[in-house]
Amino acid sequence: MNLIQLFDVSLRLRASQPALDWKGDTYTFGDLDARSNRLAQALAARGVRQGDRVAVYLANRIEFIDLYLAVLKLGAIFVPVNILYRERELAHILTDAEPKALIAAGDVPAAFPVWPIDTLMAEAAGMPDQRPVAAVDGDDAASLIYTSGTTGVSKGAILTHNNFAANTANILTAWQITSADRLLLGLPLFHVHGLGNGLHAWLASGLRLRLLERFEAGRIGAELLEFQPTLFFGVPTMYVRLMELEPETARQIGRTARLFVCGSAPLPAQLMQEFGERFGSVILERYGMTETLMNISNPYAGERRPGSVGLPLPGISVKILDAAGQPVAVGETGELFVKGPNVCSGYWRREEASQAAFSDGWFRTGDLGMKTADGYYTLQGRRSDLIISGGFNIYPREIEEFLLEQPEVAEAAVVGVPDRARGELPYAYLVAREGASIDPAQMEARCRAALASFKLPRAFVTVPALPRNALGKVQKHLLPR
Ligand code: MCA
Ligand code: AMP
Repeated sequence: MNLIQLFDVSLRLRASQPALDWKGDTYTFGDLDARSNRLAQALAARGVRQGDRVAVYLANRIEFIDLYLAVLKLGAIFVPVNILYRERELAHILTDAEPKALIAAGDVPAAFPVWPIDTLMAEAAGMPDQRPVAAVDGDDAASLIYTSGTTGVSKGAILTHNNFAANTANILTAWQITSADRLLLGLPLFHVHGLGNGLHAWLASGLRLRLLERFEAGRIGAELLEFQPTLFFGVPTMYVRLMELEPETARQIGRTARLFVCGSAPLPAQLMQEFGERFGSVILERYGMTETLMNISNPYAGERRPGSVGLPLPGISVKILDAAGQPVAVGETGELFVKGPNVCSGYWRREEASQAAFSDGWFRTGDLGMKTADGYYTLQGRRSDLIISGGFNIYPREIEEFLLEQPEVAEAAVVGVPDRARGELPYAYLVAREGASIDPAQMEARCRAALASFKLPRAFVTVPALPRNALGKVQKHLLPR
């Protein structure tokens, strides 16, 4: 099956109904179907064929949605790229995915030919409103989404039509999403949270979506009051920002909202409690990964337990193993393994990494957790030293490698320091080369030019040596946080 068939309950059966509010205009599902048909024709005229990768480097905008639908209609593979990525991050993805095209709105920080979105839209306007026919199998890739997994090298998780379809069915039923809902979406569409949950829940249910270019703390209150969503998806940092709204505003928003879902990073139990008191709504926390989409969720009807990510979603099996690969007892900590129709088939053109990601058909999440006697799961950290800041993943090794390229740096270690709003912030500890000295302002400027903004270390601390164990391995836990 092609995901488009799943979306046809909206695109075709609700063609005349309002689908999307974007920048003050309202579009029907029929409008979106026609726009993406024309855009698919324009992409085909430029040579995009089934199985080709199409990389998209855009902030949230209606054309992002048009492109996603057009690429799926052609049976091509959608490769969204984080708009905050700079040259080295973008160049890596383009080299790896070998896309037929890179579509962007303006200048792009990479030496790669760009198809400007405005030009493409102008070409699309002259094309017939005719849906292309692509014979897609459910196991064919719908999207490659780049993630660093547990290793630090960014790899494209191959998400199939079936993976997304399974995830979509799960979240619609688990969170009781219907066409009566209204979703306000400020999550970036280039990650699984916004794309796999936000767009798919919308298109498969026929609800009404208001898409924001991005979540802005100063504007979100007005957006919520005006649109009156029943549904909101966010990362913990967004809920921290929502707590800054006036109590009366919060009460008003809470009166029309039916469900606030949170994920991508740990939701502090205290924030959940305070939000509940202020908005009159208990946040529903769930757990997912790029490679697996959603795995575990607190129940819609039933106890939404603070500090816990809840119960496995339908069709998903979860087991917890110790370091020796043996199942742990209830209440004991181990690594979570998952299995189900939501789990990706592997990484794009990385046979070895794909094999290493699975053990007996079970996907190793790299997340540590435990299960209670009544079946609720709690996450307790990660096997690797992944930092999650504002819901964006940061692999310390990637920043350390860049720092080590700097001529005055002999050694580098990046750690996550707790932060109330963002969860964690990256800090860099550096050892200078003999005879050299490190200027933090210069380091900051170079990192800012080379790395996505959320990866920028908030401090560059020069130390005489990094703490190491007898084997010479850096002991990050001994660095001040
Ligand atoms: C952040 N920045 C952005 C955006 N988000 N810039 C452009 N577009 C964006 N969408 C930059 C800002 O320029 C700024 O950089 C810095 O990030 C912090 O932004 P600020 O305005 O201070 O915002 P904030 O109040 O701290 O909130 C940040 C945020 C953002 C809105 C919560 O971090 C965000 O959108 N997070 C969502 C990430 C996400 O979707 N994760 C899902 C991954 P500067 O400091 O240079 O000025 S998928 C996943 O994890 C799995 C599957 C799952 O389970 O969901
Ligand atoms: P990503 O690679 O961007 O898909 O991020 C996936 C990772 O985000 C998971 O492996 C978890 O470590 C983390 N994550 C997602 N949801 C939660 C949650 N509710 N609580 C804690 N961590 C989470």
